[in-house]
Amino acid sequence: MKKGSMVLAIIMILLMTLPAFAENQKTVIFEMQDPQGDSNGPGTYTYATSEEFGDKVEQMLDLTNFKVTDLGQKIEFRLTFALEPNHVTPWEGNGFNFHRVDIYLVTGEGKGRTDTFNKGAMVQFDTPWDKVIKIADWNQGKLFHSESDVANASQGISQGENFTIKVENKDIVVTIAKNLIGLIDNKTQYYVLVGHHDGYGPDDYRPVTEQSGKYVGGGGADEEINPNVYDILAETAEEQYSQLKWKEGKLATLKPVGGTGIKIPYKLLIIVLVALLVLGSGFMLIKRRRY
Ligand SMILES: [Ca+2]
Ligand SMILES: [Ca+2]
Repeated sequence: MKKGSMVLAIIMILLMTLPAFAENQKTVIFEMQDPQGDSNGPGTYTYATSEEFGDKVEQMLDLTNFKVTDLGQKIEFRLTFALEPNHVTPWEGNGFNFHRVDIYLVTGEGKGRTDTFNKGAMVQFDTPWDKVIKIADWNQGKLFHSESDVANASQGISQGENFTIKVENKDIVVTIAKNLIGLIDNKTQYYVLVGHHDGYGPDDYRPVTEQSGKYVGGGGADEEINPNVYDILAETAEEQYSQLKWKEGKLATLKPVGGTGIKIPYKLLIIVLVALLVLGSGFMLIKRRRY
């Protein structure tokens, strides 16, 4: 085969395979680190003391990274913690017994609301959210919209083939089909709340009171409405402590993160690169034939 034909054959193969590559490639939509060592809510919280929880709940619930990836047909939400979420699992399940996480999404779809979907985390939101991914062990994860009726148990989308929650090393990984979650892009904003799971607590959050006990956290207040949240996704620990400060009779107000990224058009980038390659090779061939 002549060199020119060889180059053309390679280009043809590239042109045929690249669209499939573009379709299956992973594109990171959003990623943000969270400080390690800040899983103490507004800076004062302590953990429930029952020995069933082990002595590393603080590290287990300490969020260190949050990444949202476009997988083609699905969106992946990956939460990384300072310690494996299944470091201690006294009650079996899928391996994250102690984690009660909510990912509230601001996508601009729907009416939105600034209170929590269900009463439990005891916070409110600065910007209205319109979807929330409830993460809890024992397949209790659900996807709700702000219009969903909390009083109707049949509302929301339950875990299944197109909505999975699993543990991978230090990560809790949520994967949801795009036709369920809708458009998640560089404009999407997020509130990530990490609490301590309690199947008997409000909205499955373990209450934080003034003094910790066997099954309640400490460092909050008995008479007031403090957040039942140990870690939130925020740039610094100080930012988190400031957001989770509550006042008598007034819920703490959280601010969303994300929504400011620049969208990189990967598919367009690949098409331009291939076009440049084709033009460059064509130019080389013409040049060779002339001389
Ligand atoms: Ca953290
Ligand atoms: Ca944090």
